[in-house]
Amino acid sequence: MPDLARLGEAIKTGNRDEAVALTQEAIDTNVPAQQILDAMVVAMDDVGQRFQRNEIFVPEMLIAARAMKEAMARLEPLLVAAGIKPVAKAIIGTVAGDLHDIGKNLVAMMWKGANFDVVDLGTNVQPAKFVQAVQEHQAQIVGLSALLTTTMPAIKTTVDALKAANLEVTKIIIGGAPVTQEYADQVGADGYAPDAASAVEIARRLINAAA
Ligand code: B1M
Repeated sequence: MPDLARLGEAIKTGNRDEAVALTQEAIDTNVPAQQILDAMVVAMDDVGQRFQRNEIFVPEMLIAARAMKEAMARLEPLLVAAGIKPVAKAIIGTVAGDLHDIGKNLVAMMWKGANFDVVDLGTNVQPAKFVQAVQEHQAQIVGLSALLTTTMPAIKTTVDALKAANLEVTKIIIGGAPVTQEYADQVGADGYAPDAASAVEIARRLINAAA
């Protein structure tokens, strides 16, 4: 019997090879894809919570997310075949003028770890590109990241562009070192996350509230 608890541990400790091998073992012994996925998501949630409590830091979180990503690649064809859909479609990017992407990448990884289908638009993303991507992918969540005080106004411009395009069904989450809840309220974003783990909690809350 494959050990899903060990798979969870392999993800938490960022042991890529073991995570992939245990995932493959579970697949080969016909463990339902949903059960394997649940074990992975629970493990990533734990990683997020330990990050929030400052028990682990960015490097540990990155290696855990990478282990999850590789294990997920094995599982993905089965999830598709079983008709198991991602819990949400999300668009993410760093706003216009801003080239910082480490925090944004962490948020994208944590969202993937929570079984969101994530389209990453990269850095220096113009408002029109966010609007186009949200429309094209019919995303429920759009995430805007900014690391510079000089690019924070691009968050507002992007929020305004999303609202002008009547995309109210898409919930907007913003974050980045200089961003605050107060700023989120001021620009009319639906949520603010101080870190990547909170970005999962807030996205889940907004999706559930809209359902
Ligand atoms: Co830049 N930089 N940088 N930089 N850089 C800062 C941000 C700065 C604070 C350094 C400083 O002066 N002390 C400063 C900003 C000052 C300010 O605006 N108040 C600064 C500056 C000034 C600049 C340049 C202007 C420097 C210059 O050229 N004169 C320039 C701007 C370039 C541009 O963007 N147009 C610049 C360039 C760069 C590099 C390219 C060299 C590099 C970026 C590489 C890359 O990202 N690929 C870089 C780096 C690495 C930094 C520091 C050192 C580290 C940023 C980082 O990655 N942190 C940074 C100083 C610092 O923070 N110590 C600095 C780690 C990351 C995990 O944290 O991104 O905050 P963070 O993400 C967190 C949360 O904020 C949150 O979750 C993440 C994980 O918990 N979060 C979200 C982030 N996005 C989120 C989105 C969400 C939710 C949460 O929802 C969607």
